[in-house]
Amino acid sequence: MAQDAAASAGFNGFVPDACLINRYAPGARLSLHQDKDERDFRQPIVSVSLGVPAIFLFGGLRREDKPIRIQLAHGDVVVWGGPARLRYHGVMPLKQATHRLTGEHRINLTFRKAG
Ligand SMILES: O=C(O)CCC(=O)C(=O)O
Ligand SMILES: [Mn+2]
Repeated sequence: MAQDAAASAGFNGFVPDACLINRYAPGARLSLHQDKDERDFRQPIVSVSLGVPAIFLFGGLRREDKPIRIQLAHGDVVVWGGPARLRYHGVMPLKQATHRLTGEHRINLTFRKAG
């Protein structure tokens, strides 16, 4: 699925070898950061959101660039790569809500080519 999503966004040949799983409880947030632990920044990041919706912040290449806000709901997939690969991003504090599959939580999977 991650490979198909990457290909749909123009990144053919993406073969992830890692999946980072974040679980957000109500109030949990993720501050603006760049994903820099991977070796090859030519490979995109594929993010899958599950459960309670959240507001994703997608900034620029500098921390001080004002981020846009994108609402991510259950099943949404975001791919960023190419010139956007090192854009700062984060997640606003999770609102109190309930999802039938995850309860009060949001789960995010990011598929990556780490090695
Ligand atoms: O939870 C999200 O939507 C983003 C997660 C993220 O940026 C990360 O794990 O590096
Ligand atoms: Mn990240």
